[in-house]
Amino acid sequence: MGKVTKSFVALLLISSLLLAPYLSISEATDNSVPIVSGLSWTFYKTSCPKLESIIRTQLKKVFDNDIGQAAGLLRLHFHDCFVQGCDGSVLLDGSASGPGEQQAPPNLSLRAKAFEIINDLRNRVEKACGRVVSCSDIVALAARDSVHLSGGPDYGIPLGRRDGLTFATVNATLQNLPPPFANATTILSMLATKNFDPTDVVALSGGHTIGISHCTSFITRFYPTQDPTMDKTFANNLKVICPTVNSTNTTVMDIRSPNKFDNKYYVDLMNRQGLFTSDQDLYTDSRTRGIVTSFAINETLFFEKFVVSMIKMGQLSVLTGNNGEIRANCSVRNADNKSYLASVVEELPVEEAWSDL
Ligand code: HEM
Ligand SMILES: *[C@@H]1O[C@H](CO)[C@@H](O)[C@H](O)[C@H]1NC(C)=O
Ligand SMILES: *[C@@H]1O[C@H](CO)[C@@H](O)[C@H](O)[C@H]1NC(C)=O
Ligand SMILES: *[C@@H]1O[C@H](CO)[C@@H](O)[C@H](O)[C@H]1NC(C)=O
Ligand SMILES: *[C@@H]1O[C@H](CO)[C@@H](O)[C@H](O)[C@H]1NC(C)=O
Ligand SMILES: *[C@@H]1O[C@H](CO)[C@@H](O)[C@H](O)[C@H]1NC(C)=O
Ligand SMILES: *[C@@H]1O[C@H](CO)[C@@H](O)[C@H](O)[C@H]1NC(C)=O
Ligand SMILES: *[C@@H]1O[C@H](CO)[C@@H](O)[C@H](O)[C@H]1NC(C)=O
Ligand SMILES: CC(=O)N[C@H]1CO[C@H](CO)[C@@H](O)[C@@H]1O
Repeated sequence: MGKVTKSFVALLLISSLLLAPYLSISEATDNSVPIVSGLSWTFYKTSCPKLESIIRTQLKKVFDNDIGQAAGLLRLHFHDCFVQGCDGSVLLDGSASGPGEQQAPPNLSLRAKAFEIINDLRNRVEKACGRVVSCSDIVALAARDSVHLSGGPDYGIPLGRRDGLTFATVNATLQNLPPPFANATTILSMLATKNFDPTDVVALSGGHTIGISHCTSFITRFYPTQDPTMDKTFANNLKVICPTVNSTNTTVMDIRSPNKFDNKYYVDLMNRQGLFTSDQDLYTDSRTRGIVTSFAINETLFFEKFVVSMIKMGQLSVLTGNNGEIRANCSVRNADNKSYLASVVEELPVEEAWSDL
């Protein structure tokens, strides 16, 4: 069977699996989150039954070596979903936040290594199952495992996303990713356009319980003048790490437990040790303050709300069914892949491929 024939078989398999969401409700892990039509809790159950164990086993190895990569992968999924939906566009060379576009105005500082990890996972999954799993699903699963393997909750996520055919433009990126110097009003209204309520906003911001930030993301909070909502000792310590406005240093985002996915981020906020304005203002603003406190005193509650909001985020404007594609390389659209195109030309006509099914 040629490559094209194989891909049509895969397509057919996927199309038939689209009926799955209506049959598999009983396997749903979290019934409180509505599932977008076309996604399913058991999407790859027959086409790639080992998918989740391949990803988790490999990520365990990656994180044993460097737990910091968990933060990079979690953020990658957030950026993917917020900019034109969870379609893997963030992975494309040439996307505004992807590694190909070094001159993009906001250097969004996604970790180069996160892109490599995703491509490596994709290759492992293809070896086991063929080209049936989308890059956007791999990103979503990697983010889920990043949370869990750092100490956070484990949870199921609906699968069946397809990879997008369009690049994320600089404009779309700027308009959809809130800046760290935004206040709670701005964050709440930006996220409301994606149907997130204040509880979602506070829960999702809890992603900052792991990972690092560059000085440039928060430096305006103490140069030229000190933000009065920032604890003085905390500010003085940050000034040592970021001695000038141009410092390229980084620092951890949750000083209490920087590598552990827990509720300490909210304890930081209550102690005025949030790193970004967008973090600290969640405690200043009366609309979100109570939610911050409730998460700071009850980690189970935070985990519960975080899972709901992540499943919601993971379904933003997803492509399903015959839309988009399953990329052969997460960094490149199939149409831009010369060797892939050459193989298509060699194996035409397409009708023949269909007829031997
Ligand atoms: C609510 C609005 C948000 C803003 C304004 C924001 C902003 C930022 C900024 C500026 C950084 C540091 C970039 C750098 O300087 O290197 C960062 C890092 C990070 N963000 Fe967010 N973010 C937001 C929401 C989220 C969400 C929803 C998640 C995931 C659920 C998330 C997860 C992360 C993680 C894990 C890192 C650390 C990445 C690493 O260590 O490589 N963020 N964020
Ligand atoms: C990008 O946004 C700016 C203003 O926000 C606008 O002037 C410009 O025309 C936009 N560019 C494209 C290609 O949409
Ligand atoms: C929040 O930021 C926006 C935009 O910068 C500003 O117009 C607004 O006054 C700010 N709101 C508060 C309560 O600080
Ligand atoms: C980076 O931070 C260290 C302290 O952590 C400081 O000694 C050094 O001057 C900083 N370097 C730059 C370029 O800001
Ligand atoms: C920071 O960089 C800007 C230009 O990039 C430069 O004009 C300025 O002098 C620098 N400031 C410091 C304190 O190094
Ligand atoms: C913490 O939250 C969980 C989940 O909502 C709830 O079941 C539990 O009763 C809460 N614990 C306390 C001490 O309030
Ligand atoms: C995927 O595409 C990138 C960018 O074109 C290329 O550097 C890389 O070698 C490709 N990976 C594979 C496995 O072909
Ligand atoms: C091109 O597609 C083929 C599959 O047809 C894949 O093996 C290869 O890694 C892809 N290369 C690039 C650069 O995308
Ligand atoms: C100037 C700058 O900060 N460049 C960074 C932009 O992001 C890429 C990807 O993480 C880094 O490799 C660059 O150093």
